[in-house]
Amino acid sequence: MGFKSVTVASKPFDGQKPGTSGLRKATKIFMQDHYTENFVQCTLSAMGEKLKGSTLVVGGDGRYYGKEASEKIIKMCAANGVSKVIIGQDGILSTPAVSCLIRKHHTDGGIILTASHNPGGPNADFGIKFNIANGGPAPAAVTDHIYDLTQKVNQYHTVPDMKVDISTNGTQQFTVDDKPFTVEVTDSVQDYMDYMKEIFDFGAIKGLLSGSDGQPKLKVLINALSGVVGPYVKRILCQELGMDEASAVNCVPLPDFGGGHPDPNLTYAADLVNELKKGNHDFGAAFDGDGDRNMILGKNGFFVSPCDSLAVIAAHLECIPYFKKTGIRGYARSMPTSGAVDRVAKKKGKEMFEVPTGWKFFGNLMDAGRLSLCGEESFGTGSDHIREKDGLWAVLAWLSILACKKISVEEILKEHWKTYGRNVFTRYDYENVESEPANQMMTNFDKMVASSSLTGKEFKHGDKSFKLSKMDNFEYTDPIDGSISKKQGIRIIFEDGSRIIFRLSGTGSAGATIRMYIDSYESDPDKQLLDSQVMLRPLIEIALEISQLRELTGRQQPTVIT
Ligand code: VG1
Ligand code: CO
Repeated sequence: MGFKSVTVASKPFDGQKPGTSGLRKATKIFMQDHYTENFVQCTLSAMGEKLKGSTLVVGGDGRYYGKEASEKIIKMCAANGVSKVIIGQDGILSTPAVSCLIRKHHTDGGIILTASHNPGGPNADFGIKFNIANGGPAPAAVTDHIYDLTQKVNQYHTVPDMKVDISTNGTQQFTVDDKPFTVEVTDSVQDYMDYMKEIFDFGAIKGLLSGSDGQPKLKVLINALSGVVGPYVKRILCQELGMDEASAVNCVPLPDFGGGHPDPNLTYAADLVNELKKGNHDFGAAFDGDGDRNMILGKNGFFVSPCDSLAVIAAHLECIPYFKKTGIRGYARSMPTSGAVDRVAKKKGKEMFEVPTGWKFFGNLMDAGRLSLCGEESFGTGSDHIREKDGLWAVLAWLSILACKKISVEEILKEHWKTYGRNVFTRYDYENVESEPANQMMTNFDKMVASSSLTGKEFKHGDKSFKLSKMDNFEYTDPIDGSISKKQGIRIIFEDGSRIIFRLSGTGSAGATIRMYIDSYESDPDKQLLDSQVMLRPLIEIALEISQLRELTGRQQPTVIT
């Protein structure tokens, strides 16, 4: 039986510009009449000529409203002339798995249903993100185009009577407007797992997790925070690599993440941290809702800062078979990420790139063959195996290094600091601040930058003093396509190389979130082992003084400290 598409009249869409991670808002907004349809129509229309006859991947992190949205998207794809949709079973795919599928099956892009680390549920957040044919987040040119279309959209196309079953794996064929349309429901884990087997030495990791060569088995605790990585952990770590089932906690994706905040940091993954502190496990990890972020812990809750995690992986790429095949092309980090990885790049004589916050900025460099490994301080680590950051990949990378080095996480870090020195790092998040004072703070900074009024000034706290050498608002020119991204964050740089950075989050859904980052280098091996909050106290105070953050926002303490 053939289906006919219909065109539904709709109102222009009053959405904010989709940011680096697509459009993220309260779930209730997406559930309003035609809201999701309007945004999806604009996303599809923005593909232009490429839309007709295209293949798209669709999947999400299992959060509330994901299934309904998936069904709407499939029907709209059918009506808009897409020829095939590949969707994860029950609509489940991690963000890295979507990137993997887009690349493996050479599709024209993908649509990801997630608000990442933001809570889910009818009273929390939802999001829709478009990835392009290289498997990475759409660049600004594409998201700007989508936004322009949302300002004028007045109709969308769908196939109301089409019934698609996304709960059973297999291929379903339809005829829509006399043309064939295929829906392929795929196992959420299989293709991703096959790829991980090519990248890593599964035998070595299996030996580590089950004990071999006279070594006792590594005791691991993985907490998926009820996000999408659960099924991947069970299949890959437990079934394939022999990790005990008891080591996989919160590994069933829940629509509201069990009421939690699926963000793998010291605050929102405190359960894992507290378990590790008991000393019964050698290695711990958590992931965010959509599986692209990771947090790594060692025995007794030893915290590996994401900046150090990146640098350690960078220094040990020879433990990972993939890089033996590809060679090391270059390294990159987002601007607020500490300079720890830069030191590894320098020692290895490799190119090093500093890009704005957001994974999309790494894509061009990878496509041009100049970048192998990159990361962000926000618990994002990944490589050119796909075009998204990849939480489980980072865990497999760490397990590979542990299998190779046969020493503990803490020992690996200490050895690293001894060799390279330590970039001590912290990030303070002030979530849900009122927008007005947050914007005021950024305006004040811009004035300071314009007048260079602070250049050369000494700032003192206790017995420490820092001379300000440069202050700017970070601007990035993409070395591949020449596109320019302005105002990517205030950088306050001191003569000893220490940096204070301020920027406003682009991924929140309510009010403003101010992020303050501190990065300071310590070469003295005796001081390297001190607590980062103690070591960075003077710069934290100086940052709060220059920004007047407490006075402007009324906030005395941050919501999250990393
Ligand atoms: C945050 C992080 C950034 C990350 C982005 C998307 O952005 O700081 O490093 O790329 O989230 O991550 P912002 O603008 O809120 O600081 V994810 O896991 O939400 O795709
Ligand atoms: Co995420």
